[in-house]
Amino acid sequence: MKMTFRWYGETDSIPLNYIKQIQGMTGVVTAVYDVPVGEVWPMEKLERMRDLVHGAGLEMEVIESVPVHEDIKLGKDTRDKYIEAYRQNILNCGKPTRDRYIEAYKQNILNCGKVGVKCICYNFMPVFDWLRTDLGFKHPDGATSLAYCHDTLMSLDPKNLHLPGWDESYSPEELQKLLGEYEGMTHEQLFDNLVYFLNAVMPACREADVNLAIHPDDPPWDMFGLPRIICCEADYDRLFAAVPDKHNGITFCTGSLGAGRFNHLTHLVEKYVDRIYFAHLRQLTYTNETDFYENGHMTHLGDVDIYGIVKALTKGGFEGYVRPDHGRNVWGETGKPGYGLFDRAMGACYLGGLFEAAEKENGK
Ligand code: DNO
Repeated sequence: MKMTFRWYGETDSIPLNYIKQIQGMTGVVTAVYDVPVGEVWPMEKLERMRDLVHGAGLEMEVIESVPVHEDIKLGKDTRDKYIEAYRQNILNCGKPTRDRYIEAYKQNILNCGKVGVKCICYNFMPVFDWLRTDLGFKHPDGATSLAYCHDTLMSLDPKNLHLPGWDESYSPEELQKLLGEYEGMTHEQLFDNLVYFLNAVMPACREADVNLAIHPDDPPWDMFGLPRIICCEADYDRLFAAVPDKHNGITFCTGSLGAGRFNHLTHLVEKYVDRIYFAHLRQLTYTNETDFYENGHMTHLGDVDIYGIVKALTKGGFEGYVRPDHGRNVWGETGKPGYGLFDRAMGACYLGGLFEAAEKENGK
């Protein structure tokens, strides 16, 4: 297991050296944030980021995320162009190919193709990524966290959505157009488009030795009539039956899957541990059948059996990356809700302790 920490690049208020000071931290999980979805990330940007991260004594082996263009999810004619850019991003992030070495040598480019990414996280949710209705849910001790209320969300107009935490990358007109394009799309069609995408990018994953790790839908049910297809055990069964390549894997997000009361998380770990390349470990406390607030990472603070999940991962021989997901905001810290320094650092230490104990119990 390698403990990592999400870092939002040079504009993140948390400096890399603070991340390095967290006990047991091996690397950051990051992305290029200023290139539009569907384009190739310039090599210089990737290399600059890698140099900064390595300069701080950390690794950069996980990218979260290379986002998937909506035309790919929609299965439009234009998708192949965006898939080609995605393939190129995989190759640029991963191991260098012989051709790229030769090209770099000819052009006298140093460091070309040594970015060294091993895992790329992505999701296949139409239009909206994760959804929350409150970024400042107040705990009795003064901490705040993210929360979700289904009725509140459903009372909003998806065409004019201004959700806390959601980056407003679409104008209301664009959103309306996009939602229109999805009208009538079935789960099967969306799934076929995922399979088409995966089959097209798997060769690049093999060549670059990069694992793709799909993030589950958050929360794991359809939203505003839009299909969601990575929500539960049956969805994973179908995914791996369709694309058995080992580079097709999972980001196991306990918060996203755990919001679905129908998911048995330790069972999912036991079943898919060979496919789990990245784990987002986060705690939820349920308030009714659909709603929840996020909490500190410790097992007794919520309804997700973090201890059981760590034990199952360890027993299954998990050797992937872990990051403490969404913490609370504590000690007066302001900043990106869910992504402050303090509580995620405490979470990393708690999780590191659980892994240490579980690994020792397993004779490691
Ligand atoms: C939220 C994150 C998600 C995740 C993407 C992966 O905090 O877990 O935004 O990064 O869904 O593509």
